[in-house]
Amino acid sequence: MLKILHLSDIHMGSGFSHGRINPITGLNTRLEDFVDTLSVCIDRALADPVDLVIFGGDAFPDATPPPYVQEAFAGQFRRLVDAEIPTVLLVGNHDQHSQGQGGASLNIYRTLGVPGFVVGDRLMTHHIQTRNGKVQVITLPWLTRSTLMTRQETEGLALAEVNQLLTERLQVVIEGEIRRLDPNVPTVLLAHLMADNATLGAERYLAVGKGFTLPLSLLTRPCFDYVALGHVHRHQNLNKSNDPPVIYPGSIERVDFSEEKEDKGYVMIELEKGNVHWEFCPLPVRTFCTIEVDVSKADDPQAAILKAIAKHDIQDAVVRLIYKLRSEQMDVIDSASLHTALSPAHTYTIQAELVSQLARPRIPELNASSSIDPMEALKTYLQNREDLKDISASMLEAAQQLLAVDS
Ligand SMILES: [Mn+2]
Repeated sequence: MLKILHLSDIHMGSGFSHGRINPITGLNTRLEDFVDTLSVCIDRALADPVDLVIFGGDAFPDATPPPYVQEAFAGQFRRLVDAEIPTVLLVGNHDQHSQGQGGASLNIYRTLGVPGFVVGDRLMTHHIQTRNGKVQVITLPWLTRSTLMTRQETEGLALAEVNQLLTERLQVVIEGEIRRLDPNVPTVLLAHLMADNATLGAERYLAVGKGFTLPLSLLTRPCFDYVALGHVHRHQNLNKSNDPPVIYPGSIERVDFSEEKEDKGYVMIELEKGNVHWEFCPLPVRTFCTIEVDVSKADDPQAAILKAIAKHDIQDAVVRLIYKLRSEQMDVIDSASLHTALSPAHTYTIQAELVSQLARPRIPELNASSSIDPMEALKTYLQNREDLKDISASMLEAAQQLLAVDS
């Protein structure tokens, strides 16, 4: 049995706006948080000890982190070198430099010849000898349209078509790697990408936003014992059948408020050929807390805000207070006492939003939860707008034409 620790999306050096300067160290407290959390992962790798550590990409917010951030990262991974634990560092989109190839911030480990360290900045298979046997790790770094295609090939193509072309190319290249695998050695695919659950089909490409989305079927190959992903910050297993597991461990720390409700952690894997067991291990990370309160109808808005704050445990948390009020209520807000109430937080922001008295109440028939035909919606809307009476007929006609073109 091989023991592997899989972590991803460290993003060390990001989220400084949620921290403050530690007067003792002179460092941003969020950098210290990220280093502490990473050190918990490395502690676990050393304590078990694991046979291999795989990192799914996005080490820093960009490819050129300041030296003290780079050093904080290296200081933790260095402990794996000392313990002679082989480590694979995959290049994510944030690690790629706009100039030149590959991951500038991670390539230094290869350039220095750090013992046992492998940098995955291209699609290839690494044959790694661990204390408990061999393992094959296929690295698939973040792909851009220039990775597998020339500019001439993609010129004039819609993004969906580029995505399809890239998927087809990638399939061929992965096939080539698969054919050269030793079928008796446990195999891990380590990839930084956006995967989806849909089967291969053109409709899928319409949902593509920025960057590429790759079909899950590309990853769920029986020759892979475990598919280790990076990129998505929320932990999840994409493959319901778990054969093989297709795992995003998620980020190790909350990068911003969008991750407020997510558990953060890493994944421990026990692996032998044809048999895998994995477990998500939560990390003790700093709490983020949004306090949102509408006091526009409150008789005592100040008391209502303080009451909302008191409902939350904000000790040492990163807090944002958002309160909505009417403009004439502004004078009765005592901001000094709000600051006092929020002072147990690690850091906090206060955002006041004015509720406009002029805003038209929504048309009740058109609430977001009811699914309604676009033409019906427009008709309902026009029936509620006396001022548009004269042009409502031509608006409906125009809408009809637009919908006909669309379908
Ligand atoms: Mn990423």
